[in-house]
Amino acid sequence: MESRASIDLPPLTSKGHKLRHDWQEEEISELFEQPFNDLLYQAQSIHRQHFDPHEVQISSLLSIKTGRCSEDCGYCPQSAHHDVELESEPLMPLDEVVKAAKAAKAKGASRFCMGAAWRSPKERDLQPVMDMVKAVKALDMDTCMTLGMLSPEQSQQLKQAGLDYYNHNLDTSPEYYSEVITTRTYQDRLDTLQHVRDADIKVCSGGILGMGESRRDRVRLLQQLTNQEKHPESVPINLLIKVEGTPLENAPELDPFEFVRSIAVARILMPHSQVRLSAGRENMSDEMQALCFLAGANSIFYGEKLLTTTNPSADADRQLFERLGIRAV
Ligand code: SAM
Ligand code: DTB
Ligand code: SF4
Repeated sequence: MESRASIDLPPLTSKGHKLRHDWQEEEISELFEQPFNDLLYQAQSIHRQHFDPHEVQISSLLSIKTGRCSEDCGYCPQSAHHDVELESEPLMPLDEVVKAAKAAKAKGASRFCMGAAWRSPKERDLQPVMDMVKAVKALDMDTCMTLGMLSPEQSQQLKQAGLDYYNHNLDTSPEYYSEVITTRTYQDRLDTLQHVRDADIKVCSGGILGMGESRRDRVRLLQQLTNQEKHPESVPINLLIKVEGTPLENAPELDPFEFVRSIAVARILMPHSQVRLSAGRENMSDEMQALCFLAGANSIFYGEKLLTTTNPSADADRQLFERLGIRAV
């Protein structure tokens, strides 16, 4: 790795400068290969052109339907294909969802994300989830759902209910994908993202790192995300939570600096997007999380639980934010 005495300032991407959707693999690899400090400097400079560097958006998650999923995603504790100790739960009644959303709001969350362990919602599921969107919106919170694959019609229905964001991750590179999931294709995922876009719902799409993928796979994942016709408004970057009983329970450890580099590259490629430091924070030191914020992460999942696994306590996060001079928004 060559070190440079002085580095070029990053190109301006704010008004008057076009956002790029034509990144080549080699260009993204070159971003990754820079000396760490140059990469972080570049990412933080771009971050400051578009965001208040002291603000981090916080979202809370709720699993509205848990476990017994027909898909075989190798990382996921909710897949019926894996032997994981997990209580499955049918679709949650509306009043429980509202109660959870109120509690999240009282703790300061601005966005409420509801996730279901489905390949895709069935016809009978649509009305109850639309009612959930309406009820959470009535609390004056941003709504997000992640329900698996959506048809164009389902996307339109959710839009009509008032859904703000739809989360659907690409998860990894097109090349590594079939090592992790066999029950649906990469193209299925891209199609759902297109249906969500066409329905004018904001797109939340990212991936998982630390699944044994190579640097090239991380480059290719980020390339897929940034070269969509519009950048996803929200880009969750998860660090694999290795759940016992899943095929990836023994995945090799990812170098924490490689994770931070990936956040920085995501920030450079998608300057206006919220980059979310998502699952896996319990296995990160405070220092690593601080580096992720320096690299341009500006959103987290907040609250003790993700979908089925644990997350740092709200207290621990409040303390971390205080130590770093970060405001939750
Ligand atoms: N069933 C829907 C789907 O897959 O689209 C929505 C829920 S699914 C659990 C949402 C996302 O959670 C997955 O796409 C994956 O990125 C993430 N995820 C699941 N298990 C994870 C794990 N063990 N570690 C990190 N991220 C995980
Ligand atoms: C995302 O990218 N990460 C969240 C959210 N979108 C839905 C889910 C993380 C799940 C971690 C494993 C679990 O708790 O089951
Ligand atoms: Fe099912 Fe989603 Fe888990 Fe895959 S990630 S097994 S689709 S809940």
